[in-house]
Amino acid sequence: MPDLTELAANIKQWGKELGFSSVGITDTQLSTAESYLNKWLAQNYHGDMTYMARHGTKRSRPQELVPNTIRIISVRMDYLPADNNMIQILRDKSKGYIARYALGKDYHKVMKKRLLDLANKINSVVKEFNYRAFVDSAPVLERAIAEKAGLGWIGKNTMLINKKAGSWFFLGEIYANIPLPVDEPATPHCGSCHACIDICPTKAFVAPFQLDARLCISYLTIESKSAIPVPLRNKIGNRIFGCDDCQLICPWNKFAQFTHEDEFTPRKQFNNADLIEFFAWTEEEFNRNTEASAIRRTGYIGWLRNIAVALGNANSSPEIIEALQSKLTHDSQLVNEHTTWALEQHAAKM
Ligand code: B12
Ligand code: SF4
Repeated sequence: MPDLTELAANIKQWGKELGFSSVGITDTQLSTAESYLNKWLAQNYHGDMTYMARHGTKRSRPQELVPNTIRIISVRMDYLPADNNMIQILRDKSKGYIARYALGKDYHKVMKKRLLDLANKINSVVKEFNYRAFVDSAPVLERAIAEKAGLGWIGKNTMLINKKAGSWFFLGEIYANIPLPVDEPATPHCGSCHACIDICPTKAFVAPFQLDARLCISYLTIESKSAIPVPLRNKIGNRIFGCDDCQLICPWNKFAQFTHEDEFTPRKQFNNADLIEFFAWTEEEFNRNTEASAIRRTGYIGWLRNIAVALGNANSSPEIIEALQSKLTHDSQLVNEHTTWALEQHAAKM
């Protein structure tokens, strides 16, 4: 076994060379986070995300997921594209706003490959190295782990926030069986600020650090396969996939670092497109345009459902009415119902 302090320093250096923005190391003790997670689940804040409740204590006790894990290497990767038109798109009701994390290649694919490269490097110097790498791909409490590993603190908006980089980054981990030296946990710096709680369009924060996912636009437009509750539809505005408002408002994001990853460059078909254009995609076009993209997750029906809501919130025009009418006979009852609702919004404005 090599000198472990030197190995930890090398792991951090290799991680940076592989494109990670920072790397930290922690142990597997997550009992405080476990109690928060259990309370969150008991309140049903996870809604239909049954996978959040399915694995018992495996999510908060790493050894139950991967036996012999004693350390976790936690990484983050910035994803904010440099050429940003976020506010402009959010304000233009004829456009569809897509959360910034989903504009380029699916981060699961990009980061998993790099984590495996990092693991292989470690394996080349420690033959008895056993590991598993994750990017939101198993029951893992990613933010709690990253906080303990010193990558940032969990803010009132529940995002992991880094003093020098804000919160526009993804997380990933390697569960490891080597007794590496651990890093100091990050300290909290939200202070008395509550801008994220106030700005949330659907008032999804029931208290600081506690998100009722059933109210979050990210959940409603990505994870939920059901109808979007009617009282929330107007509040969604033109957000057709995810939401970034609680990050956009966070003062720490003035320190956000732009991504260096070409793979996160926004695809031209997602950035700045009109709602009408998105709504006209056939299923085949949707599948082609979302190849290796996180947007696939909502599915074609979810995509049309979300755009119907945004079209209902747009300023009336003959083109919008026509586009909506064209989907009234769609095979999906979910799409029909949201389209009917959208047309009713325009009828009410006349
Ligand atoms: C489920 C999930 C969601 C759900 C629920 C989100 C949530 N806040 O729980 C939905 C679909 C809404 C969602 C939305 C988004 N998500 Co998401 N999501 C996850 C997932 C799979 C699990 C999160 C989880 O464990 N939730 C359970 C709750 C209990 O945990 P928590 O939110 O971390 O809460 C902690 C604290 O709030 C604290 N806590 C709870 N109660 C209390 C009470 C007190 C008093 C205190 C002090 C603390 C405290 O303890 C909790 C545990 O540590 C993770 C990936 C993973 N495997 O971890 C990605 C992940 C968290 N998501 C991510 C992203 C990018 C997003 C979005 C920005 C996407 C978008 N633009 O639409 C939004 C942000 C919304 C938000 N403010 O969270 C990133 C976050 C990166 C970062 N910098 O933090 C992750 C880590 C994925 C990744 N690999 O990068 N997500
Ligand atoms: S992502 Fe949007 S809807 Fe969800 S909690 Fe943040 S501001 Fe609210």
